[in-house]
Amino acid sequence: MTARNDYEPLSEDSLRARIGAIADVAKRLGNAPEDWGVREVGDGNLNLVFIVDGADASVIVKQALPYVRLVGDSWPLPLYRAYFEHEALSRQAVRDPGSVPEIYHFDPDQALIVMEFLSPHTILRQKLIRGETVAGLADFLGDFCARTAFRGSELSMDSGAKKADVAIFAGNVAIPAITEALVFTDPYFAAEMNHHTPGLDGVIARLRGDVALKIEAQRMLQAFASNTETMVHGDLHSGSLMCTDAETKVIDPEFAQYGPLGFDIGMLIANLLMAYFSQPGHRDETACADMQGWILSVIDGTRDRFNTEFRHLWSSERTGMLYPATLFEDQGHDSTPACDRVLKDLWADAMGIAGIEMHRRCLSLAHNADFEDIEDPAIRAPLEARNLMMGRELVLSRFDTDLPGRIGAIARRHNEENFL
Ligand code: SR1
Ligand code: MG
Repeated sequence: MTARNDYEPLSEDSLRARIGAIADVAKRLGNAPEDWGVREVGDGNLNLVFIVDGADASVIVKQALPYVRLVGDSWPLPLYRAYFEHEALSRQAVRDPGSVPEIYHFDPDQALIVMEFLSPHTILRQKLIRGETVAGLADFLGDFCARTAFRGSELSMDSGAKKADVAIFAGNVAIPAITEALVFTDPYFAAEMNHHTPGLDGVIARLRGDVALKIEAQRMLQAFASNTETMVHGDLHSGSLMCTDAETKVIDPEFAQYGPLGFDIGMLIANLLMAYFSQPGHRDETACADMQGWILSVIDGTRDRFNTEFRHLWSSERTGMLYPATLFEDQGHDSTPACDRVLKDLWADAMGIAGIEMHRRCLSLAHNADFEDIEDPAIRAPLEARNLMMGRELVLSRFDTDLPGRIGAIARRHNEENFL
């Protein structure tokens, strides 16, 4: 896991030599390295990402930089995150087969992963901004979140194996620290790297003056930092999903850690809600109404599919130490109320995470293109205000058992409001 001193960030030229020396990758690409097309396409916050086009195939080469790309070398970041990304991808491929890109090669010393080039997939966030829909999205997302949550927990895993895995991922310290600060803490005070759209000051003062909200955000941080229920993707937003018009894959799990069962589904729903609230900034009223309706149907569908798949796994794969059949079915007791209770806690966490994620993407360091691409702050601010106020409602109402079923209605209500 510790990188050697010969780490070098790749350039388009040095990549040819580095990747050309990996026999099976070079063979997959086909022609000679000097004839490959090489493009750096990374538009994320942290890493270098190259597309390498050979005569027979294309691959992605992703390399961690020793600092946060978004900020520069004033914010160092350990290269070991590539190791955790590789470990997480391997586990996700087993827990939900076909959901993540295939890995062709991993070089821990160069913090470099060579993987499947997904084509003609594009980032879901861009599709939502462009007003494009994806068939089967909700089912895919519900299945992915339920399967990775359930199969990475002690509802399913052998306890010793799960605890050994928790120990491995406990080494990923620097990356969770980003989430702990940027997601859970910075939105609620004037942190140095924060920025926000002009016009939002009144709404922000309301949020930062809301002690009950800050207590709930800190309770969620406490759970995030200490609850190791399952291996979470850790950054499951619409920029971590690549889609065609009918297929979806999950990428970029370098923020993986053990955390709450509801973390990924909560972050995902938050990002779908941000896509929803930002739509009026991207298209005319009729097209906007259609797209917003579709996004809410994806949220509802994802929630329902998640619950169905989780319950299915509960009845078919509950092989771990938690809620064992010996305590329920073997004694003639239905375990459905136990599953209901687990889901109730899971959704309370998910709704809390969702609200906090909706806050941080408008107030903290790393904003979403959904809102950022709306050039005129006078159009952007009222849309972000709706998003911020709905985030508050989700956090404060997270223990209401009917809240997940009311997401669409709450979003529609906020979409009609002017909070400025
Ligand atoms: C400094 S990293 C900022 C954000 O980018 C990543 O994609 C995560 O979402 C992180 O919070
Ligand atoms: Mg990412």
